[in-house]
Amino acid sequence: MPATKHLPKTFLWGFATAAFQIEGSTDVDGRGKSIWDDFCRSPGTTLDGKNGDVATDSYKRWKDDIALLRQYGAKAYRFSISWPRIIPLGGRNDPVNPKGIEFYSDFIDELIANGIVPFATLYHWDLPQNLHDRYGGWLNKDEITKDFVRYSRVCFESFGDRVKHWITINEPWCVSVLGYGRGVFAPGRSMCPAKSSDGDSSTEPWIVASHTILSHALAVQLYRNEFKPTQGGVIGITLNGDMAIPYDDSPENSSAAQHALDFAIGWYADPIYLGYYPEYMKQVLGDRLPEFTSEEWTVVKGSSDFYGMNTYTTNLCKAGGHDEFQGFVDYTFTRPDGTQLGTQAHCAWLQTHPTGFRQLLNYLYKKYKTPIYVTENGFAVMNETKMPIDQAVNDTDRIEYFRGNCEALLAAITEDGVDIRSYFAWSLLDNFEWADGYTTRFGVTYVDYETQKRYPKESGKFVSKWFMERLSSGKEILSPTPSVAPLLNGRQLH
Ligand code: GBH
Repeated sequence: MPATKHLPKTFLWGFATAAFQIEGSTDVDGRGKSIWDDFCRSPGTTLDGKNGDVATDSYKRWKDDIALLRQYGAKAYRFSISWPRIIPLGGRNDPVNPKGIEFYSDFIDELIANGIVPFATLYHWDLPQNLHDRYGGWLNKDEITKDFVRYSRVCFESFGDRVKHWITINEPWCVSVLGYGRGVFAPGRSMCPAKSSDGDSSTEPWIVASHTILSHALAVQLYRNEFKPTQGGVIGITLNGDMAIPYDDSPENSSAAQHALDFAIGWYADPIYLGYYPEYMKQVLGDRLPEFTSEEWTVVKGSSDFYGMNTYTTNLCKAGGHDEFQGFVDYTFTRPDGTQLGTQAHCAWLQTHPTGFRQLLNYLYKKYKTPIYVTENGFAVMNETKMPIDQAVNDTDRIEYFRGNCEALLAAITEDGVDIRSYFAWSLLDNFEWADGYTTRFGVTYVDYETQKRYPKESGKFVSKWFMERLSSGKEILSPTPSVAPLLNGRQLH
């Protein structure tokens, strides 16, 4: 029997969450409102009509969450900081809330005391409501860039002595397209009459995207200039993006797959890692794609120490679609012969396909030539929420999803030479799944929302065992040809 291949000793694995999806306690300790607070309260925005007022009650139960992480043996935890807890009104001249700082500070201390590396995201979609009301939030370049940088500064100052892994913005594609294009996420702007009476889906998403890129880049510039020299951490952006493969071998569908990648990933990654927009986007959008000034380009290009990768699935791509946000490409999971690509999840957009996961890791590494941190990857079992708890925790489909993707991850490292430094399963807990409310469960831990009791699912135990087995012994195989010098000058973080 061949010896089990091992992960590099410094590899970080664990689970991820986001503030608004788990914290609840939206009106305590001076927290200001976020754009999600009222958005999810208005009729028709969430599938079950529920909101984030309680969620998994993690603002109160945070010690239990950390105990759970410890029980799983996680080496790292990816969480997000709530901007309106830190600066309730959001702006650069608005007061900082000491209670907000204290909460995350204690949280980080407790993680470290438990041997868990904190991986902090500054923005996971919970913009202070006041900034939206005051000046249009992400639509206002001059204001939002400055306010985001100031918020980032407060976080670096308060937590950077202990947090050495920073993510600026989570999935700016979702912020733009879902928040300002389709209008299904806060702030719910769209030209779709069912969703919103104001907004302009043909321009706003592209504008918002350029402002998120710039805000990210300016926060990174600040970190590198003023904090990195003494604090020594790494900072980058996390992008969502799924592998795209041609539906068949026709030339138009081959280009369709590349077009899908350009619109989903290249939109952000090409500017940030390569310093230009994808040609195809320029062609399609013309002057609706906002240009950066040459000064801005120097800040944007190279503004991420790593590629933060959130990925869930793989799409078969057909040319001739009608959705501009997908680059006029249609997605399907049904192959030409009628078979399915993988196992269907509870969400229509998600099927298993480990081969695609490995292909995407290779595609990104080859194209952007930067170390990859997998910051989210996960699966929602079909109809899990209708099951009794003892059945829900036996989540075979989720185990198979993680087994397939973890093996693919290992192969990408040990066989393909991709420099991958972390894997975070989404999510530590079932939680508030945005527009799905609580109907879709992504957790490796079941949450009974009546009692807030947590029940580890088999998949949580599986992920934990899988990583422990591949990290425990000294026989690790380092990634063969790391083409990028190790970050942090080889300094171990714990
Ligand atoms: C992540 O986004 C989020 O970071 C996380 O907060 C969330 O809980 C998790 O996924 C699970 O959903 O059918 O056109 O609406 C994942 C990226 C991009 C996946 C948008 C779903 C919807 C496609 N998402 N996509 S559509």
